[in-house]
Amino acid sequence: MAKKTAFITGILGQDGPYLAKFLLEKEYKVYGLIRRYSNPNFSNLDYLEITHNVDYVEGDMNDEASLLNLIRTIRPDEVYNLAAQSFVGSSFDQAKLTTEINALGPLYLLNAIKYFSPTTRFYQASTSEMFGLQHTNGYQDENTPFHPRSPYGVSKVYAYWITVNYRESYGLFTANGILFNHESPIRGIQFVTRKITDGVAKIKLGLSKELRLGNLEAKRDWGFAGDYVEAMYLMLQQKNPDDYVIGTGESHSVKEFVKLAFKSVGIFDWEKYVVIDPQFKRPAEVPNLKAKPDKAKKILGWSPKVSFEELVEMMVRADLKRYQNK
Ligand code: NAP
Ligand code: G4F
Repeated sequence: MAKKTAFITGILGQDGPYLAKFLLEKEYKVYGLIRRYSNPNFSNLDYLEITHNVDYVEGDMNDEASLLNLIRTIRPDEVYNLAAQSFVGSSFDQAKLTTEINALGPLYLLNAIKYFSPTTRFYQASTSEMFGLQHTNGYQDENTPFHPRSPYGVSKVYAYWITVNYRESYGLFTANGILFNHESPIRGIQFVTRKITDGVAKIKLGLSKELRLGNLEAKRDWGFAGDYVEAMYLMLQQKNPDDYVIGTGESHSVKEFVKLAFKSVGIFDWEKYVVIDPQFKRPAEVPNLKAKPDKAKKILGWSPKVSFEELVEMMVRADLKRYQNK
C-alpha cells in the first residue's frame, strides 16, 4: 500500500515535531512547511531526532499562492494546520499580523483543498483560548460558548468557524481540535511553563537569582504535547469529521506550577526568587481553563498519559540537563 502523506504547517514549533515523529512512526511521508529564513532553526526537530526524516517545503501562511501551489502539487492525504502566531501576549501588540496568520492562513489552506485536493482531510489547531471567560459549571466542553479575551483568541474563533463552514458548505473532511494548554521540554521559552522550568534550572545552578512573572493566580489545564498529537491524528481517522475538546480535566494555578518546579530541585522557599513584574500581566486575562474531554474519550478513545506532576518534573529535568551540558 502507498504511504500516506501528511502536510504539517508549524513544523519548527512545539507540536509540529511531536506530530511529525508520531506520523513517521506510522510510516507516513511527512512534508513540513517552513518560511524563508536566512537561518532556519531545527532545534526542536533535533531534540526529537527527526530533522532528516521530514521533507521541507517553503511557503508562508500569509502567502496564499505558496499554499495553493503546495497543496496542488503534494495533494496530501492529511493537512495539519499548526502554524500560528501562538503567543497570546504578543497578539495584543501585533493584532493584525496575528489575525492574518491565524485566521486568513487556514482560509487559504481550505481554499487550496477545496479547489485542488478535495479528498484531503484537514485538522485545525483550535484552542481553549476561544472560551476565554465562558465556562459550563466550571469546565469547558464542545457546547461551551466562546468569549475570547485576546486578538489571538479572536483570530482562532474565525479559524474555528471557517473550518466548520467548509465542512458544512463543501463537504470537506475538516476537524477542529480544541486543545487546552500542552507543554513539553521543547515548549517556546516565552510561555509560562517553560519560562518557569528554565528559570528554576538557572537558579538551581547558580546562573540566575530571580524569576520575573505576571499573574500567578491564573489557572490552566496543562497536559503533555506528546500525548495531544495522538488526538490530532485520531480526529482525522474517524468516519465522520467533527470537533473535539482535548485536555486533562484538571486545572492548576501558575503559582502551583512554580511551587512544584522549585520543589523538584529541592528549593522550598520559592517566594525568595519570584518577582511579580507588571510587564507580564495582560490587558485582559483568561482566569480559569479546565477541559471536560468526555467526547474525545468516548469517540476517539483518547486520554492523556502524563500527569501534571510528571510534566513539571520532565520539563525541569530537561532544562537542568541543557545547562549542565553547556
Ligand atoms: P508554536 O511552538 O508557537 O509553533 C507555531 C509555528 O507556526 C512555528 O513553527 C512558526 O514558525 C509557525 N508559523 C508562524 N507564523 C507562520 C507563517 N506566517 N508561516 C508559516 N509558519 C508560521 O506553537 P505550538 O505550541 O506548537 O502550537 C501549535 C498550534 O496549536 C498553534 O496553532 C497554536 O495556536 C495551537 N494551540 C497550541 C496550544 C498549546 O498549548 N501549545 C493549545 C491550543 C492550540 P517559525 O518557527 O518559523 O516561527
Ligand atoms: O503560558 P501562557 O503564555 O499561555 P496561554 O496564554 O494560556 O496560551 C497558551 O495556551 C493556549 C491554549 O489555552 C494556546 F492556544 C496558546 O497558543 C498558548 O499556547 O500563559 C499562561 C498563563 C496566563 O494566564 C498568563 O497571564 O500564565 C500567566 N502568566 C503569568 N506570568 C504568564 C506569566 N505567562 C507568560 N507567558 N509569562 C509570564 O511571565
